[in-house]
Amino acid sequence: MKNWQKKVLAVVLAVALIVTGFATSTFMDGNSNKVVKETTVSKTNDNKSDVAKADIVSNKDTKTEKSKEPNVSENKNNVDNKIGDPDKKIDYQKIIRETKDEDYRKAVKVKKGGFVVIRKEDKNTKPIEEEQWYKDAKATDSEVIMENTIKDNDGKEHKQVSYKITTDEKDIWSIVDNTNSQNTVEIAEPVYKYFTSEESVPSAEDNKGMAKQWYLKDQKLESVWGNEDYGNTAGEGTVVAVIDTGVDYNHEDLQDNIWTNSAEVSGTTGADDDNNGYVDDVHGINLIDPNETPMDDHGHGTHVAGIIAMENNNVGGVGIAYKSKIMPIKAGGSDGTFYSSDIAKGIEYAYKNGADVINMSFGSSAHSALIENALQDAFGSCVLVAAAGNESVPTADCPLST
Ligand SMILES: [Ca+2]
Ligand SMILES: [Ca+2]
Ligand SMILES: [Ca+2]
Repeated sequence: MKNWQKKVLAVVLAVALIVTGFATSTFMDGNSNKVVKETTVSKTNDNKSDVAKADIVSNKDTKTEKSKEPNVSENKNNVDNKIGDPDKKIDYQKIIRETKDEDYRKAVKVKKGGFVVIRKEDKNTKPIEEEQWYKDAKATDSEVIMENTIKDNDGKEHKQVSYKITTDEKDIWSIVDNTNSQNTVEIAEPVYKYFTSEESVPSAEDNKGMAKQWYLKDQKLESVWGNEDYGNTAGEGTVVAVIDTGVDYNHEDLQDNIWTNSAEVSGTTGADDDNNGYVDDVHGINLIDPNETPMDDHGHGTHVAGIIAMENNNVGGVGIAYKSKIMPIKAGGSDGTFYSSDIAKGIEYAYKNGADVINMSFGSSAHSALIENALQDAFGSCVLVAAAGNESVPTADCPLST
């Protein structure tokens, strides 16, 4: 898939995901720059007759609509951001300053009993368990979340390792502050919680077919699908990682559009056949319970996957990119809560296992260096799509608002 095609897909995904209001009921009006209140229900009913079936839509002559097609350069801000610039260095001191703010600490939700540490390492670096701050924090266990390579100001490359540290201490912020004052640490931060907006997930009753998918019409999806200038692919050959509460990969309108790990599907049960660190990850991974598949136990992830890749098969609705493959990454629990450490692992899995696009339909007011690191690495090979406009503010929500 070419870069511009990815960008078109990303813009389309981002806009459609926002407009469907699955995350909340507000979105940005791109022309007037004002936040407008969207009433999903009335919109759904108003456009009932616009579109009958997916197969009719895909055969439609769309030439007359060409002038109204989405314009990548006009929508550039939807896909461009600071993350991914190879020369950009993440300013950990700035993040530490920002997160010391009392209002920030009141606004974000953190996981009890753990925190994250990112540090530069080489052969002379002391093992983490021997560090004094590790002992001061009454840490009982550490787990590597990810490893990446960073460049110093003089261009010298260093290994950077991110750990999740388990502790019995209750006051995570004081541990974080203490750890941040140590010179062997680049940054310490809590394990943050991220959330879906559960109340706005449409019910199955409201979604009995494409006739109700008014956003497809609104976003000129039909002209994208039928138009060779846009690749005419509907996402063909594209893998979209959905980091969410899991995906019902057996769903009748999704089952043929689920990514399959070829090494694992033809491999040995109980063995990590492709040596990617995950045993039997045939259809993605479950970071909440590594012994389980990424089956959805909440509903949000399946809903998001459906917006992206419901099949063109006369069952149910049709996805924006109905020929793409969904890579399910379960990083959110059955209560719709996500931890930053799981999100970062999910991002890493996605880009290392061939995702072209990473969809992140969750948010928080937290600013996680761990997630920013993961996104920085992912940006080299993936288009990143995140929730935006959900809090009536004209910016991308986390994780892309860093
Ligand atoms: Ca594997
Ligand atoms: Ca296996
Ligand atoms: Ca369908």
